[in-house]
Order: sequence, then structure tokens, then C-alpha cells
Amino acid sequence: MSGDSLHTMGQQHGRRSWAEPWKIKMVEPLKITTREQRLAALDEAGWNTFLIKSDDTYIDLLTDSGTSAMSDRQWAGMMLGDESYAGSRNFYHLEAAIQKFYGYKHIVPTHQGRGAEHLISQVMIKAGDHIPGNMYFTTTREHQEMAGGTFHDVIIDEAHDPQAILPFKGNMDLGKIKAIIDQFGADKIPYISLAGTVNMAGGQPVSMANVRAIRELCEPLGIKVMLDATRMVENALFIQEREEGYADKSIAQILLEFCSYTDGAWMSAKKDNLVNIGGWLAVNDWDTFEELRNLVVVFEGLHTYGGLAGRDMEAIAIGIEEAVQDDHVRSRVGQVRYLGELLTEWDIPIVQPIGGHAIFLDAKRFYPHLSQDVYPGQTLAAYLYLDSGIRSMERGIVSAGRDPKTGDHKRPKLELTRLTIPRRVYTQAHMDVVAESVKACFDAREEARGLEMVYEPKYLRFFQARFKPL
Ligand code: PM9
Repeated sequence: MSGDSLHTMGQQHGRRSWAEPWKIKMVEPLKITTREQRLAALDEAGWNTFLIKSDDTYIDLLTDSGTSAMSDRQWAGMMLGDESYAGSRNFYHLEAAIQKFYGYKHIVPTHQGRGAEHLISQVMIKAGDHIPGNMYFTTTREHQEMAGGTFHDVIIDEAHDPQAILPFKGNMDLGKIKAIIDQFGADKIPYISLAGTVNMAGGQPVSMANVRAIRELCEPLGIKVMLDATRMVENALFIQEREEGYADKSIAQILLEFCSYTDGAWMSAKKDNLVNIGGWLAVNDWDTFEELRNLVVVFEGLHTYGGLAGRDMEAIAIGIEEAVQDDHVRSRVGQVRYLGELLTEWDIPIVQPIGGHAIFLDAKRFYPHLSQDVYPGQTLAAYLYLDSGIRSMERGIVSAGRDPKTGDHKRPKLELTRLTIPRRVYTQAHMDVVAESVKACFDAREEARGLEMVYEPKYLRFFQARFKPL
């Protein structure tokens, strides 16, 4: 069939679909288990999806972290790894890619995002400092608290309401930042912790107008603006789609402009940068860079590898360039939307609007008969696994942990179960299977009983806690 007749056919049928901008060169078989096997696996894993073996998992939506499929160019780059201890050429490729696409001056590689969070927190935060941020992230806040800081959530109120429809639900409330400045003084605020597409709020974006306003407020007061750039590329797509003046700008242009309003960034390259391991820190200020460069050799490795192999740095450098291609970002977020729209059509409660990297099931509305004390988000993740072997992650009271001062549970308003879509890994047919399994759990929702926590680790308890069904 000629190109012309294909085109005519599309018009006759009145639809033009989008498709992934890649084809599959290598496949990894998936294992389908029986319900009995899954029940045994759940019992063994203490009803915590983090403790289930991946071999017992069918479609793995635990996280989009380190789970991307790399491209043939990235794999080819791996073969060009320069594994010299010092001055690996791949470091310079990585440095050049970050400078070109994110615009920062000085770069420190780290083994992954939390390695970068550790270093930046130790260098910038003093005991008694206060850090305003747009909703907490688990590892980010842990490092800020371990460095002696107190985190304050300054995201707009609507971000805590899963049903509030706003284009930029990840925005910070400037009034809340001003109140913290008034209460503690600007000298007690080393930086604003600004995340692109806010993970715990459902992957909700921040507008360009908001980052510009934050910059204008903070710069005269000497408060730095530091970006968690982990999913900033996805944030750029929302700006292109929703913010006036950006429809004709490329993702790369939007990313560069956004970063220009910030003083530096930390990055889990395992997400947007399309690799299985890696992270980095980038700052514009030389003195901060010098301190980071001194500290990286203590915790991560020499400042030209930071815990990474040369081949890993090469894969990140190539991944950065692939990640900012408009067709890539559109199809990545498009797949998330496809799943979200199916669930919305079936009246299944999810966080709206649909975010960038995941669908967040609203466990409070899914299981209205379960109180937060019996962990509805964790329960839903367990029942979904039991139904089909699909693995998801709790993002509610278990993830929130305990208040370090009082020891009480932190009780987030959002009690969610996250279906996180790895990049370039699953097809739309997989999304259909996922949606149908969620629907089966929704239809059987009244049968769900909650869980009891029987083992609670001290730090980041959601990773290793164990539960028993009630
Ligand atoms: N995020 C996620 O699944 C990995 C597991 S932690 C539950 O969402 C942000 C916004 C992240 C993030 C990790 C990190 C830490 C920093 N910021 O996992 O250490 O979403 O590379 O990055 C996970 P690393």
C-alpha cells in the first residue's frame, strides 16, 4: 500500500493514532504465575511488594527507576567505556551533555540520586536549618533531616486533593515560602527544594511562571533554588502543552529555560536519563562545587566517576540527549495517559490530572471502608499483585514514615498506590492487562481487609517493612 493510500485510509476512518517512536530489537520473556503461587510469594514477602522477587512478578510497575530499556546507541556507548580511575573520557561526555541540555556549569557524578541528595544536603544544610519544598520525597527529606534540617511542605493546597483539576498542581505557594522566611529568617533557609513533576503528588508539574516567581522572591534574600531534576524532562512536556507561550518551543528549550532559574540540581539518572544506574549533581557556584568535589571522594568515588563505571557515564550522556527528544517524551507520557484514561472511563478513582510517570490509584476512595491505620495503599498493592502478578508501590502512610521528633506516624492526606510505567519497556497491550486487573480488584473491593505492620525498619520503612493480612 502506498503512503498516499495509507493516508487516505486514515482519513476515511477518522482517526490518526500515535505509536512509540522505536521498535523492539531484543525481548525478555515474562512469567505468568498462578494465584496460589502469588499468595505464597506475598506471604514470603511480608505483603510488601518491595520484597517480592522479580521472578515472581508479571508486569513490574513498582518503579520507573532504573527500569528503562536502553537504546542500541546507549548499548553501543557502553562498549566505549573508558574505565581509567581518573579522568575517564566518558566523564567529559557526561559533563558536556549536562552543560548543554541542563545548562549548569559544574558537574559531580554520583552512583544514583540519593548519593547526590546526601552530598548536597551535607554541603548546604546546617543543623537548625529549614528547607521549604513542593511536597516531600522519601529519600530527599531523609537526607535533609539527617543533615539537621527541617523540611516544610510549601506545595499549593490543591496538590493534596486527588480530585482537584489544575494544570500545574506541583506549584509552590509563594505565601507559604514567605511565611517560613518570616518565621525563621532567610539565613536559616539554605535553599528551596523544588522538584519537577512532583512524584508524591501524582507526577504533577510545576509551571515556568512559578519557578520564575520563586527565583524573584529568593534571589534578593540570598536563598538558593535547587532543583530535583529527576523527572524534569516530563515536566517540560506539560509546560509545552499547558503554558501560554511554550507551544512552539522544544522540550530541550523549555528544559534549559527552567533550569536557568535555578542554582543547581540533583538527579536520579535512573529516571529521565534512561539508564539502569547513575546520578549527578550540578551547580553554578564554584565554592559549593569545591565542597561537593571534596566530599564526593569520601562517599562515592573520585570526582570524575562518583561511583559509576565509565560505561555507565557514557550511557547517561547518550540517554540525556535521547530523553529530550519531543517524540520520546510525548509517547512516554502518552502511554501513562492511555492507562489513566481507561481507568477513568471505568470510574476507578485515580489522582487527577494524570501525571507524567505513573497512575496513582486513590486508595482512600478505592477502599472507603478501610481506615488509614490498616494501610489501604499497601493493601491495594498486595491485592493487585494477588490478582495478576502486577507489581505496584504504596505511596501513603507507610511511605510517609514517622515524625522524627514525636515518633508518631506522619499521616499524609494522599493515600495512594502507584502504577509506575518504565520507559520504553511495555506496550499498550500490557496497559490493557493492567487496567483490567485494577478493574477486577475494584469490583472485589468490599472483600478487602487491611494489613497489620509486623516489622518496621528505622529508616525509609516502606522498603523493608513486613505486614500480615487482617
Ligand atoms: N525515586 C521511585 O520509585 C526510586 C525508589 S525510592 C521510593 O520513585 C525523586 C523525585 C525520586 C527518587 C527516586 C530520588 C532518589 C530522588 N528524587 O532512587 O536514589 O523519585 O536514584 O533517586 C524512586 P535514586
